[in-house]
Parts: sequence; structure tokens; C-alpha cells
Amino acid sequence: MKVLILGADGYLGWPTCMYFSNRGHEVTAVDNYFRRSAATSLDSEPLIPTPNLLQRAKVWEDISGKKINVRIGDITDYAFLLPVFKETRPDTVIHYAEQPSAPYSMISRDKAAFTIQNNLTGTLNIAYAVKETNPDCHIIKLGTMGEYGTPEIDIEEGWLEIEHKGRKDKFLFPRQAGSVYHTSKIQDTDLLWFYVRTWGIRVTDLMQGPVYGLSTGETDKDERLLPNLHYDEIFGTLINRFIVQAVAGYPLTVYGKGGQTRGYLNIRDTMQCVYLSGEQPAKKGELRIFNQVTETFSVNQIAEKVKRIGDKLGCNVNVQTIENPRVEKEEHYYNPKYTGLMELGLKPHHLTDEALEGMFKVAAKYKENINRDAIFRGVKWR
Ligand code: USQ
Repeated sequence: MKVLILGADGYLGWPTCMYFSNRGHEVTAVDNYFRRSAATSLDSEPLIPTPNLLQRAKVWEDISGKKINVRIGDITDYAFLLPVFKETRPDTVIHYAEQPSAPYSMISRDKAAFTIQNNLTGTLNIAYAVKETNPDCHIIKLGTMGEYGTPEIDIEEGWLEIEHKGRKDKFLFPRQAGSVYHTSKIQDTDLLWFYVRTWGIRVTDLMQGPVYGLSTGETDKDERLLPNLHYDEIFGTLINRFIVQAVAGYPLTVYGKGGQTRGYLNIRDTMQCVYLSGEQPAKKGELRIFNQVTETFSVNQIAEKVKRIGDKLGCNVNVQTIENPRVEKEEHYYNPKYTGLMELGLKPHHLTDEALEGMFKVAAKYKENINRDAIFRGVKWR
């Protein structure tokens, strides 16, 4: 396959580039370094310093003998994106190039506006570039479980059949997001659904939960190939944050009652899910949706696991309940269905003690880089 990976410098983008490259596919990696520059402006650098995308591609080529082509540019600029499509002629485009943080989108009006503009214009440009260059190209977009919110009913995989006054139809599962970022993801699902109906393009939307971990096989080959691990309030996700907090001797920041339940995913399984979706594409005129999680936990359950492993490793972990800066249900029903990707062949890696211990080991190695001020800043939802 010729694969175009947008947002290739990110936590998931870079490991995905190596995953496809390692399996013999021709990869072009695109990024505008938004996250790098936003992290620098917010003094929220990743735990492990990461070479830039061109340098990483060079390290990868030296180690694997395989070439990843790199283009630095902004996909919201159609004059940049269209030539990339014309020159690389992808069979598959993987779209990670979004502002990915809920807290970032809640910092200010300007950051909310940037999130909507960036995420929607980028998605729109991809749909147009596919139509103009190769309408058969499969778009794989990273969606989020957060689009569904936390409804009182089971969460189906993307669609819901509704019977109303004796008639039936299938609709997108009701969405009710908890941040401007998550709302922008609902909007870009809607945009792609419109173009699937109108132009007959093929799209897979992967509704992913918070991801954890660093190790994918390829990332283990050299520490310069590790993904950018964020533990700060803006760009860090829960499990990665808690591990770094435990290593730093910073009490684990449980927001509110800690009953917030989400579906989690090992970074190894993100790789598998995206790869399996690429190998077995959506049909023409199909918006295929999978819930990309492998197990569900509450914040309290994650805190308990991280404390248990941290204490075993001598970190003496404390757990702290702090006033929830977000507006979200702290105790709720949560029962998502997630069998579609397993039917495609996903073999899940669960949140085992060994997986946590491996992450502790890496975090401990870079303990001196931890910026305690970045851990909690208290971006408030209202
Ligand atoms: N939380 C805490 N303490 C913390 C950080 C978070 O209790 O120190 C809570 C949050 O309030 C939330 C849960 O943990 O209830 C998950 O938070 P998170 O920061 O790990 O995840 P979230 O902001 O929802 O966003 C992340 C990714 C995003 C992805 C999403 C999947 O940044 O790109 O879309 O996970 S999901 O959560 O399923 O929507």
C-alpha cells in the first residue's frame, strides 16, 4: 500500500509510520509541528526529548533500511495538501492531524476557535483531495469515544437502529460530547458522513478511548524512536499521567469522585487496529465505524492499579482527590460495544501489571525531565 499519514509527528502518528513501513508499505509522513510548538508555548514538553520528524525518519532508515518520506506542512492549507496527494497517490490516508486535547480546547475562545477551524478544515481538505486525485482512496480517521459522551444506554459501534411510529431506520449513534475538542470530532464525523453519502468515498472512523504506553515493537529498537510521552494536564492522557506522577512523587490527581469510566487502549493495539482497518478497507460509499477500546476502567480503578504497582516498585504513591476542573458525570453507566475490530483480527494487549511495570521503568529513567508545574494547571470547563 501507499500510505499517507497525516499528523505523523504525534504520539500515535510516528509509531504508525514505523509500523506500516516495517511491514513493507510505502509511507509518506506529514506534520506541521503544531503539537511541538503548542507544548513549547505552554511549557509542557514531553517526558522524553524526541528528534524532529526528519531526524526520526533518518534514524529509522539507518536502523531498518526502510525509507519514510517526510513533508512538513499544514493540511488546512489546501495548496500544500493537494500536491502531496498528487505526488504520492495514496491508497490509504490515515488522519491524525487534529488538535487532540480536550483541555487545550477549553483554555480560551481563541483555542476553541483554532480547534474547530483546524480539525474541520483539515478533514474537509482530505475529503476534497481524495475526490480530486483518487476517489477510491480509503480514509481512516481517528475519532474518539468521547463523541458519544456517557449515555444511560449501551453504546453501539457508531450506528443505532431506531423504530419510530412503526417505521425503522439506522442513524449515527447519538452524540453528546464533553469538550469543544470532542465536539469538533463529532462535526468531522458528520462531514465525512456527508461526503460518503454524496460522493461515495470510503471512510473508516475509529472511535478511540484514551491510549497508554510507549512500546510498539518498532519504538523499542532505539530510544530516539520512542513516541512523545506527554504527562502534562493539556496533552497527557490519564494512565501516562498517573505513571509519571507516581514516579515524581506527585499525588495522583483524581478529578472529583473518580467514577468517570472510559474505554482504554494499549498503544500496541492502536497500531493493530489502524493496520487491520487499512488491510481490510471500508467499501465504496461506506462510513464504517469501530469502537477502538479493549477494556473499561474508572479513574479510581486506574489510580488503585498505579498505586499498587508503584508501591511495589518503591515509589510510595499517594492518591489525591481534587475538585474536578471539567464538567462531566463522575458516576455513570458505561457499556460500550467493541467487537468489530476483534472480528477483523485484533488481539488485545491488556493493562496488566507487567505493562504498567514496563511504563514505570521508562518513566523512572527520565525522572529528571519531569516538570512538576506542568502536571496540574486547572484548566476549568466553566
Ligand atoms: N482525569 C482525572 N485526572 C487527571 C486527568 C484526567 O481524573 O489527572 C479524568 C478526566 O476527567 C476524564 C478521564 O480521566 O474523566 C479521562 O481523561 P483523559 O485526559 O485521559 O482523556 P480525554 O481528555 O477524554 O482525552 C483523551 C485524548 C483524546 C481522546 C480521548 C478519548 O486526549 O485525544 O479522544 O482521550 S475519550 O476519553 O474516550 O474521549
